[in-house]
Amino acid sequence: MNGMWNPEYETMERERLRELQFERLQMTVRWAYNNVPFYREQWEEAGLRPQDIGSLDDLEKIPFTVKDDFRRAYPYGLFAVPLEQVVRIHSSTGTTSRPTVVGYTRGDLNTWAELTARVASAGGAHAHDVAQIAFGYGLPTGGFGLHAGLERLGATVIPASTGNTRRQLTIMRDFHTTVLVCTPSYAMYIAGSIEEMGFDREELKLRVGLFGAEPWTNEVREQLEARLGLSATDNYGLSEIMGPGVSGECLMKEGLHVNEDHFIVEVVDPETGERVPEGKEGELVFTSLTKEALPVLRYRTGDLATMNLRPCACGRTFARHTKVFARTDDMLIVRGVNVFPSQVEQVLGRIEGVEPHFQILLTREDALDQMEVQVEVEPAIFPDQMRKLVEFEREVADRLQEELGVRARVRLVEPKGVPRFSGKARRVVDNR
Ligand code: DLL
Repeated sequence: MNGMWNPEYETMERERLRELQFERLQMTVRWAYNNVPFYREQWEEAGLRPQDIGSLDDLEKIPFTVKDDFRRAYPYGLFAVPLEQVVRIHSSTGTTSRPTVVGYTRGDLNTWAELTARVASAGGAHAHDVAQIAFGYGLPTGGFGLHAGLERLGATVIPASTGNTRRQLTIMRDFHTTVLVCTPSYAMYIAGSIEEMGFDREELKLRVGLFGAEPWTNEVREQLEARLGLSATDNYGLSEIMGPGVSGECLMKEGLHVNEDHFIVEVVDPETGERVPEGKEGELVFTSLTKEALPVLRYRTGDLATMNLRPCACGRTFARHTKVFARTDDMLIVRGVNVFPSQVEQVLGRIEGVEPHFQILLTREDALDQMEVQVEVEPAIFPDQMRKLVEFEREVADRLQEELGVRARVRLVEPKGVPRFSGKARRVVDNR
């Protein structure tokens, strides 16, 4: 079967898959209840015990887990194993609001590589490919996660990491890269830079693009395919659940197959938390089935999509969700980095002379996200000399970058220069 890493599971008959999910759910529930005080307390409050989960339908009885539970448990409070069994830590988002910290046992890393290998393979990558990974190698999960899967696939992996587009293009040409792995916005930027930097597309051997970590449309897909000369697929994941490898498109490009032997996916109404029928839009909720260090029960992602169980022409039986097109909260994704307006507010609050009025402006230039933060300064401080103004702007930009992990352009505005709102402040203007 072409392009399928693990046909035994990926084409498993639905009934058998449900049995497997139930077996694994029971194990996970016991594992979490017995080893994570957070879950035990939550269950006791709900009057629930592991033996009450007698079928897959009983999943709905289990209380939700949310991002704040991770923050409150910072850093290791949700781990189900002692730290000596944890061999890797990753973490997402800034330092002002407490970041989400996640851990992996040796077994978890093994599963993770299996699942990103499936995603890469579904997107068309194989053992003969040269894969250039332009996700950051660091605390976020993108780089290391996809790296492991592509290596397992047998591809030749180049850990290029992010940034320095000229160097990326030189590597791409000289090392004969066939698979590009990064955010869709960075791929667009690379596409725009090819000619600009004097490279010849004919010299590139790109064949496959594995893009994810942020929302993107089918229009962007078409552009990327045309401009880079590759087949582009979407893959999705989040650190709390594992990182990349949760779901990914096959070459049919009609939805992302969830690795359902390792995760149960539900779609719920973001307001009521009730499950919505197949085909209806709602918030994705995941339950891990095999994780050791960090089992997660009914995690509310904040990501909106619809699910369907229709058979796919690729032969996989795993359910598919549409591209994730929006979120339920105010989290912004800027060049693949998660940013909360509240983080900006906190940083500004700590800088002398800055008023608590700001607005974030998001645009896309040359296909790359640009973030501008307009900041109001106190009348006494508003620097009258140009040089001082530029220095102060740079200082604010540095402080923001330290906290957010992404560079913003800062524009100081005069007192009352930022629009005021009578109701909820419109902190973000997203013109992307
Ligand atoms: O972004 C993991 C990842 C890395 C996935 C590389 C794919 C490729 P976090 O930093 O925890 O993890 O951010 C998770 O990013 O809740 C979504 O809102 C968004 N997101 C991730 N993938 C997609 C996608 C990684 N394909 C948050 N489409 C998630 C839309 C995505 N949004």
